[in-house]
Amino acid sequence: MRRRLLARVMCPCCWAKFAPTEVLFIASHPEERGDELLGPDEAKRFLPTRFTPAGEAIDARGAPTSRMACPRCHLPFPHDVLERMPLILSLAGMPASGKTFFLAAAMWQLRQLLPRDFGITFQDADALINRPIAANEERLFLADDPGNAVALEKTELEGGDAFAVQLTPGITTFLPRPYLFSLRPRAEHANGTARDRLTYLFCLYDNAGEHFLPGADTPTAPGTRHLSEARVVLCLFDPLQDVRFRERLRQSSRDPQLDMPIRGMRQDTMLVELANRIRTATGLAPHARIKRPLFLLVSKSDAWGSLVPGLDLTTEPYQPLNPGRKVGHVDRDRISQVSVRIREMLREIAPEVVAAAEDAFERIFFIPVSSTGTAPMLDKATGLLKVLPSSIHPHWVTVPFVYALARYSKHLIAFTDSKAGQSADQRFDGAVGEEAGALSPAFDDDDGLTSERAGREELHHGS
Ligand SMILES: Nc1nc2c(ncn2[C@@H]2O[C@H](COP(=O)(O)OP(=O)(O)OP(=O)(O)O)[C@@H](O)[C@H]2O)c(=O)[nH]1
Ligand SMILES: [Mg+2]
Ligand SMILES: [Zn+2]
Repeated sequence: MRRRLLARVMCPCCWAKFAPTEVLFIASHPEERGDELLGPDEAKRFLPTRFTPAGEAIDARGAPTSRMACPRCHLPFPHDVLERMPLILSLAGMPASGKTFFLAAAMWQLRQLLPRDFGITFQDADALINRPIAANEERLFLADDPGNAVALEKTELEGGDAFAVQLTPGITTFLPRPYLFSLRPRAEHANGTARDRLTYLFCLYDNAGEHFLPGADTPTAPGTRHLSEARVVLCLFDPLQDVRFRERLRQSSRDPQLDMPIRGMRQDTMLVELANRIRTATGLAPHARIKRPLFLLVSKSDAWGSLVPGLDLTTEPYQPLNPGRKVGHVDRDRISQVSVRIREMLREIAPEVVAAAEDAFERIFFIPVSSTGTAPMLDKATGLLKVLPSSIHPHWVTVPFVYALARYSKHLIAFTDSKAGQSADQRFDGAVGEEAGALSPAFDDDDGLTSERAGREELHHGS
């Protein structure tokens, strides 16, 4: 079967948009080395003129290759990018708020949850590029000796988590590494026959918290520019780095983080900065509210959950697909109820955080998450905070992704509709083609991205 390419594709590293015919290939012959943007050790990039019958490009020394690279930044991306616009979910949060742990825990759990309970395949779009996240997952969840405490490294502004490119000769630009995952329905899913049409690409980045400080986004370190392309913004709020939470928790929690110096800045200031970057990049007025949804993820709930009496995160708000139910469901009501309670707690203890979020975003979900389910311990020998793999039990880390996916594509995951008193399964029994019009690759109109984009484009036309 011929595969359909997009008319314009987007590079997940530098967010340039170009036609598929402009895509470069990465030479595979060992002597084809040296790239003017990436350095002498990198394989040569080239615009192919010769192809094998199987569609692979042929490099200058005759070696076939299928690895592709962006014509602007020369960084590699998987073939899927030619067929699907990546669905960018931007993750923000100050240093040590838990971003790296959250991504590792969430991706690890999604790999199991989505096939098992939702009939959806969830895979690395490029195992090589995704390697750092997979390595973190392995360290936490597949440890050789689960009784041996482990740490994850702090994310650096430069180094392994970022790609160094000379977009301008002599000036190094650091671009964040994109983590791409592909999703598609499996045979047992009600829409398993529409696999190609219902394939999505999730794109995430693990920035260093320092990237979100005011002034940190510069032309040579445009590390958070993905915010302007994001469909969904996820921002971690870390109560353990707030003095008012620290006072309240001192009695109930022994988490060593309560006594560590607070890194970064006030978290409401970070939200204001985040919103300003999105507004500038999308051409919104300075005080306009952003229509795309914000998931304010209140991290490390293992430490502060006791502040919300009766908060139960031991079960997740899902109803799995089974022989009688052909699509997995998300319990929207339960998530809303939890969100209301978390918002109340924040409003009481850190009201300026709720105010900053609500001034900037039209729609906010307050979601408690714990990536470890347990406090780390301080390793005196190294000064590092470490966790025991055997005691890690994440809570609700997949909720923002599953919820976002259900809103993005009702053909993949459904919401339980308690008001109607029944599930929406019936809609899924028909072939997906019957509702072809509803398959637009965007959130519902009321999520606003479509109109926000339209406004931006007009602005460009007018100037
Ligand atoms: N109690 C508790 N601690 C956590 C949890 N998740 C992460 N931590 C701790 O928080 C610290 C920072 O976590 P990271 O994931 O490295 O934070 P980060 O946001 O990636 O930080 P930068 O890379 O500096 O931006 C680590 O020492 C973890 O042990 C959690 O769910 N509960
Ligand atoms: Mg990190
Ligand atoms: Zn690029």
